[in-house]
Amino acid sequence: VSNTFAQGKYTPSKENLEQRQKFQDMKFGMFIHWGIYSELGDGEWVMHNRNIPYNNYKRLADFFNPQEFNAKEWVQIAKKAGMKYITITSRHHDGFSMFGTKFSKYNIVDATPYHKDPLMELAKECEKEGIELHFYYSLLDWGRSDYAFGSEIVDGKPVKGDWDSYIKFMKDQLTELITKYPGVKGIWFDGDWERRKANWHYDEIYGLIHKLNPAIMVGNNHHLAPKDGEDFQMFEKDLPGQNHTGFSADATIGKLPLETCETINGSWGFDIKDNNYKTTKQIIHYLAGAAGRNANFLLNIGPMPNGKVQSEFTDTLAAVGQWVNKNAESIYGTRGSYVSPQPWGVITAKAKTLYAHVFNQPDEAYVFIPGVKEKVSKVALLSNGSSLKFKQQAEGVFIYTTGVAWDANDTVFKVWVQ
Ligand code: JFZ
Repeated sequence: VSNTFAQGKYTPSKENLEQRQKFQDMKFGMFIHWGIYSELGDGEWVMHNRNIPYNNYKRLADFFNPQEFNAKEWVQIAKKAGMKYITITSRHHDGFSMFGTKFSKYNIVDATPYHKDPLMELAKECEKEGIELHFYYSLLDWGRSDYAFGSEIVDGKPVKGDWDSYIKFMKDQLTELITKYPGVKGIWFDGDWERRKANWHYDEIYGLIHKLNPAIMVGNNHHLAPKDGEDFQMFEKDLPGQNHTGFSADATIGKLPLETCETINGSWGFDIKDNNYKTTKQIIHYLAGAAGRNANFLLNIGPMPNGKVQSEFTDTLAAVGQWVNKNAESIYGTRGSYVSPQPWGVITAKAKTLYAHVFNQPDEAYVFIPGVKEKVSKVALLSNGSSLKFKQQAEGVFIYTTGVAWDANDTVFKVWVQ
């Protein structure tokens, strides 16, 4: 295999380092899982879970015709929620390309009656509206013969299939995604975990991406510590440092920008029987909880096969947006504070400011922030700017909260430090 793009130890470019800051400033993104699987309303793993043979599954393309898809609507839903970027599935494990590609006929433009490229529409609309676009891209492919799903791996390659051909295919498609679609700022890989022993040629793939556009943020949902060439570290269904899912057992938190993703109900792809909707409050706690742990929050929705987003999602997102708008300065542009998460909530930080996010009204008439090192000059309720009494001791700061207009979702106290 030619190794023209191999870089050895990756040194991020100036553009990339700037992009990392911008990425961290954005804090809140919309994850979108949408594909021909959406038609069956049983999640994006339906082909695998229901043992549908690839050749039968492929028929879903014959009648995938999302006439109601409107990029403007999606971007407005995201904006209204306070989201600053969108990460959308360009190709999931079923191998179906949701974009126009020269390198596989199994794509939305050539294989469906829709004949249009929704990702191009979305890219253009995002650019117009100042929303950043990232592409999810599956490494794992259940259908392609060169990938040979299920094959044994020997010497870093599947015994069956044609690994070199598959790696080349991915490079070709990634080149399309990065060069044809305006404003793409991130590639979100997934599926590494299906073939732990394979040589994925990340040096070449990541090198190619950074060569085509040095700013692009590369991330990979491999649930391991970051690998050379990656620009951010992601956590699936867990905040950094938590491990409820078991996915993050050996994912130590590295030095890269962090992102954590979670579903708005219980599913990634549209699931018609999933009513397990998270509340506005839960989502706000996830967003603030991520920010307090120095991470972005990427909240997933699975649009319906017609291209619409169900009202249960849009209603919650709009309500989340109302809180985010009011409390914007405690989220955007912040970093996690050196004061670690507290039983009552988290602390986000800017240069001369701490923001204490208090998730539930305490029984006591105060909130205590331990370990504040700088001298505090002022404390106010963020929502209306009214000053609050406080007392600073060596152990920390007491904020006196009698009479405070508590926010049922998350009450933010702004703390000025010197
Ligand atoms: C992966 C995908 O399989 C899933 O469909 C979705 O796209 C999500 C965001 O990412 O989820 C995973 C990843 C890893 C494991 C299971 C599900 N794993 O290691 O068992």
